[in-house]
Amino acid sequence: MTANTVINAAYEQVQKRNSGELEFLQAVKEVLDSLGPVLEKHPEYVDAKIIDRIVEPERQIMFRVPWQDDKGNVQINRGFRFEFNSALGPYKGGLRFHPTVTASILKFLGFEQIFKNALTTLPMGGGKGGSDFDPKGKSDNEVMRFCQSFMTELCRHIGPDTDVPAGDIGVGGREIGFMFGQYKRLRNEFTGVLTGKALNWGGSLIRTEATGYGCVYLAEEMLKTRNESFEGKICAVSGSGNVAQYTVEKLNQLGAKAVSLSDSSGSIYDPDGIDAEKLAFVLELKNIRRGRIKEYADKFGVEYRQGKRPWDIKCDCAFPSATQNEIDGEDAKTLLKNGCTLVAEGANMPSTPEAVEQFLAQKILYGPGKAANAGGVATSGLEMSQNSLRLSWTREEVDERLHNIMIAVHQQSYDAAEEYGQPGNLVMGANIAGFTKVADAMLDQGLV
Ligand code: NDP
Ligand code: 2IT
Repeated sequence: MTANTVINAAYEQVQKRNSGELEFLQAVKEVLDSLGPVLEKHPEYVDAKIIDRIVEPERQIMFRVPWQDDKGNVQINRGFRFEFNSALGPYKGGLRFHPTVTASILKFLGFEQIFKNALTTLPMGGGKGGSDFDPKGKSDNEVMRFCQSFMTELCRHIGPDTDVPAGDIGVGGREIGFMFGQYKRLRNEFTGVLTGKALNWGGSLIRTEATGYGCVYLAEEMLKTRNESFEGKICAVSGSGNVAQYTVEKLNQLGAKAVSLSDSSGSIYDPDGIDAEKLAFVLELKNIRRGRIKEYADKFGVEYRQGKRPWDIKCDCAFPSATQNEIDGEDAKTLLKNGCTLVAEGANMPSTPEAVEQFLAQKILYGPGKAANAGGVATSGLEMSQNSLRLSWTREEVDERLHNIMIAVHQQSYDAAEEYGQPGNLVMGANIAGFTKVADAMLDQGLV
């Protein structure tokens, strides 16, 4: 059988088994499309059915999450954890709380997490979980009751050497705190079972900043391959949550100018740049008051674009940092037409296949999420190391490790792309470099 026959047969089976799960199918197709040359070179992967095994989660957990709102009404949400692959280490990946969460969304995220985590060079398997619970508009007490109920079931499936969840959309320091407290109470263990913890009870410095900083570090490596730097570059950023906030901070530090932010209601365009003072306002607005990005436009007298994403804003670089499929084929065309030459994905799978195709065809610098946003989970890995050592490293030490990891993520992806005859194609490079590490470990560990 040729490599392509193997891949097509595997993909057909995935379609059959996961019918209608569009995001999961999209993520699987993108990875499988990169692997033809790898299977040609490694018939042992074909013989051991690595492809058929890697697309099937090792374990899928779905559960009911009952909780009571402030009025005393009973609410029911659905909880999930997809434990995808443990060849390289304990399952590792975030929890997403958002009304759009479905099995398909979490499976796409869990699947991508396998390869992303492999690229970090740290010993972590891949997983993802979450709930269709919407923290927006809920009181702190409601969020706490939900988190406690969610963890009451999840706690029997996770552990510091088994599965270590963290944050994602809708799960930040507040939610991690409530879940950690409930885990500790139920299990009677103070242990590194979650990452993204607060600094005074086991968290790591720089974890909060890590995804945004890491994305900019990776983009800096991409620019270096063309002898360019961030100095004076105009950058469009989407989202206004954790990843977007620290992307803007690092861009400012490196001399670039970030001119946009967004949320699910619309975007702001600030041609003068989101400087440190304005960013401090965003952090307070989003992390404490939990308000809408429109308030930025009101406060600083800039344009608010109701219901619009930032991709029609003229920019040199784009940093999608909100959610999946937020850059479609039309958006990509507009970005390219306006002279955008770099896209680095802070979010997971923010570009549709039609958008990716255009970025690759135009040979712009394109850093796919698996590589570009690996800094978050990498620093979670560093938090796990510190928890095991019962020590805390300094801000400088963690930042330097993060920076070096992002350099390594870029190098591995760049080298793999070159080795397999697609120089500069970091989609293929990241998929191949991540996949081969996991595949080799799976071979070593036998048929499991
Ligand atoms: P946050 O919850 O902190 O922020 C999410 C931001 O994206 C908000 O501005 C939110 O707007 C916007 N957003 C969410 N869903 C949608 C949607 N369906 N349509 C439009 N806008 C939306 O999450 P993070 O910053 O942590 O995550 C952002 C992205 O980065 C996600 O793709 C996540 O998977 C990815 N990521 C996160 C990592 C981390 O460490 N946190 C690590 C690696 C990747 P609103 O408030 O209106 O919902
Ligand atoms: O998508 C991701 O990599 C994350 N949300 C971070 C996962 C983690 O375990 O830190």
